Amino acid sequence: MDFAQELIACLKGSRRVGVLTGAGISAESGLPTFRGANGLWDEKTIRAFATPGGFAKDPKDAWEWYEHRRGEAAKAGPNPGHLALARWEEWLDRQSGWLEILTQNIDGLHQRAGSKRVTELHGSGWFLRCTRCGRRREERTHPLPVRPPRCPECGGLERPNVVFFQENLPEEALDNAARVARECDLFVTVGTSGVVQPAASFVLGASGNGAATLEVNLDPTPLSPHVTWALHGPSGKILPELVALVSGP
Ligand code: BV8
Ligand code: ZN
Repeated sequence: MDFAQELIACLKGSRRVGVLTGAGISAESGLPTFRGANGLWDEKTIRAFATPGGFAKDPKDAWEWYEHRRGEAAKAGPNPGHLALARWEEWLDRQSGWLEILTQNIDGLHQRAGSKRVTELHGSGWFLRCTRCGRRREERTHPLPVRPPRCPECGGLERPNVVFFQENLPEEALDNAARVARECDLFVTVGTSGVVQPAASFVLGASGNGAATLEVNLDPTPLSPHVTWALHGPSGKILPELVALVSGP
């Protein structure tokens, strides 16, 4: 069998699928990615907004950046890439299999596309957490009426319930990711530059456990040499084509 036939046979035969997604899967929904051309991240941004020290130093400024991103995400909708993963999950459920998404994104677009099994490795832009009492609350209003937001319980400063650099990922998220990497028979990475740890390591964990691995990304990444197949192009085009091969158009 050639490359394409082997990939198609693997896609059709897989019943336990893990998917790691990054900012690239939401690019075709109009949300900017972090690295690359008009990337969101530059060193200043990371240090200023997405680290505990940066946030503590200037919570107002950090909130302006997160509010801008929440606003963009509120206007965005799931694209054909998100919808294809939701369809694949439904089809696998009917085959008594499963598909679980481990997303680095905080935009909530997988859930809006209908995906049920989603682990938000880096938290969610739609939840706030009090820096004083730790209370978490869902907050989808945009723009926030009070910025920076204050805890309704204790009046403490609230932060986005996301994982900043130098912060550990939530225990439950790490446990889910380890289980998916251990139990899947196919692990797909979509729209991630594969530079942020520990998220990028799950695909190597999966292949270490004998799973086949597939990268769907616009450009080659440090993960490309380590996966079984690497398809380079827009996920909004590639994923619907792959899922149509598996579950029919
Ligand atoms: C941790 C917050 C233990 C939410 C994010 C030195 C000091 C301290 C730490 C470290 C260090 N060295 C390494 C580390 C660990 C660090 C890390 O990985 N750093 C990297 C940058 C070197 N990791 C951490 O700190 C993690 N915690 O390790 O804890 C610890 C404890 C104490 C001290 C040290 C360690 C926490 C990581 C989480 C950070 N928070 N986000 C938010 O604001 O969003 S990470 C941020 O990057 C986002 O979550 C984002 O999703 C993530 C990864 O980026 P990508 O999603 O991959 O996006 P990117 O733009 O990079 O790539 C997009 C890709 O899509 C591109 O390849 C592009 O080609 C492609 N694409 C574009 N369009 C399309 C497309 N593909 C398909 N179709 C398209 N249309
Ligand atoms: Zn509080």
